[in-house]
Amino acid sequence: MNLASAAGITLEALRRRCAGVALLTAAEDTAPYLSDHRRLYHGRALAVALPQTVAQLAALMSCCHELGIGVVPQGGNTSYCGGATPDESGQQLVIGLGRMNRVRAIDAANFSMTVEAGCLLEQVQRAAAGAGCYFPLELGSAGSCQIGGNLATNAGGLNVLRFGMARDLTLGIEAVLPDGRVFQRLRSLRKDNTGYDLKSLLIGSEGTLGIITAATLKLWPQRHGSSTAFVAVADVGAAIALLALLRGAAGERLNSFELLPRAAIELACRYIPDTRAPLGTASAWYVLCELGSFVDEQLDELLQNTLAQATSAGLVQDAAIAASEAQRRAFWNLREAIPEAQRRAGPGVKHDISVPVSALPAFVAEASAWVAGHVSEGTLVAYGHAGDGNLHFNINWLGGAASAADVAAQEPVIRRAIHDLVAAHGGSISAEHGIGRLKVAELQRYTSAVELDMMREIKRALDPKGIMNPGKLLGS
Ligand code: FAD
Ligand code: 2HG
Ligand code: ZN
Repeated sequence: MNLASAAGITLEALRRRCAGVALLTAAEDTAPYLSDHRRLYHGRALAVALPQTVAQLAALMSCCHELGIGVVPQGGNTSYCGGATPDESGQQLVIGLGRMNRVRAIDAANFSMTVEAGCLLEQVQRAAAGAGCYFPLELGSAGSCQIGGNLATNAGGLNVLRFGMARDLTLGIEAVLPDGRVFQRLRSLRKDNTGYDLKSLLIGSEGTLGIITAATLKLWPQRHGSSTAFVAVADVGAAIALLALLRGAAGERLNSFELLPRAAIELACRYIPDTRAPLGTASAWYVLCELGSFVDEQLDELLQNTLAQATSAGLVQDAAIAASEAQRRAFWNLREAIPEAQRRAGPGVKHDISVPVSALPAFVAEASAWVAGHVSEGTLVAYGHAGDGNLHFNINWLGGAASAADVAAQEPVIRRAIHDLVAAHGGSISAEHGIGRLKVAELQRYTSAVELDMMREIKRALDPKGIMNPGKLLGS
């Protein structure tokens, strides 16, 4: 039997056994699901399935398990490592979660909410605000990524310093396992020491262990106020000293601490309309930091005093505190515009790395020197969540300095050098974006044999037929 008729028989079986699940097969319908948002990965698929209920998804998975069909869960398709794109075989089933998008419950007194995986992050934030609460996960992609995808990648973002990663924000998970069984652990408990923490295993598993269908999330009271500053600093060492000063003075109120090089500001201002540099002072590095509080406090005064102290200590060259919500928004828009500006500016290589915060200055110095010595046409645009020790150590080839193919040819050597330096500083080669397809070999290289064994054993135990997102994370 040829592949086309085998696929036809498989699809017929899925249609018969999974009533109610929309199955897209027409090229114009499936196209948006077959490549990633950066158009770096392209695949083919047997079909795209769009279940609407947990029961439908469970029936679908049970059928896929029986027939040995590889499945690729897909949320908002905003991730960076190709994890949501099927392979080239045309034999895998993409399962889109977008139709499972109900807010199931909000318990304001318990500061928790239960939402389905297909809710957009922005929808979750709005629903929390509507109940007088605050959900602190914040990413530039909030309007298009889904909470299921956020949990599957254990997303980080702009508020990790104060509130933690997606895993830290989660009380309970519901998921369909590879054989169609439903893992139901939507408890909204802060304390629950009953055996292995299975929800934490599913969070960050990038669709390789099961499909997350719902989550119970932690909420906070609505924030009372914030104070946001854009600060010019001489170098990374000064930024890290400023971080320590701010943590000492503001404690838990320090929500965000982003490090931005001048190159990133220039790219954003050049490629993204309505963005402009907040400070006249030209500096090599800038910090965007924000204090937030749940009670009525003089945050501007606290930030101003701390920045004055930092200026006296020679750490700060210039600073502006947002005088209005519009100005605050403008600071953040500038920051959030950087990934899109990089995309428009030309081909690039991305590294989503973390090192201990104390090691950032040395890492940046060494890695920048390597780039300067080995990547002659590339412009370093290293920015990100310095308060968490996480930088997007990206390099762009601007204004036609190299073709995408030339950059792709150089990428393995560059990546190896940067990641070896990360490892030498005790860091991680994936701080927040995950492994997907992009970093399968990197995970093997920088992870101990014992850890890899444990991961493979967990994978085999939960997915013995290897149908969950084949080829991703642990590879084949
Ligand atoms: P997808 O891209 O659809 O999928 C990601 C992975 O999760 C895939 O492996 C997929 O198979 C799996 N998956 C998706 N849904 C499910 C599910 N329900 N069950 C099981 N597996 C599933 N990321 C950060 O961490 N921090 C940032 O600051 C940040 N900023 C960004 C800014 C921009 C402008 C963009 C475009 C992206 C940014 N990202 C950031 C990356 C991305 O938005 C996150 O990784 C996000 O969590 C992915 O969610 P998604 O719904 O798009 O998932
Ligand atoms: C961010 O922090 C995202 O803006 C994207 O994680 C980073 O594009 C990148 O490299
Ligand atoms: Zn980031």
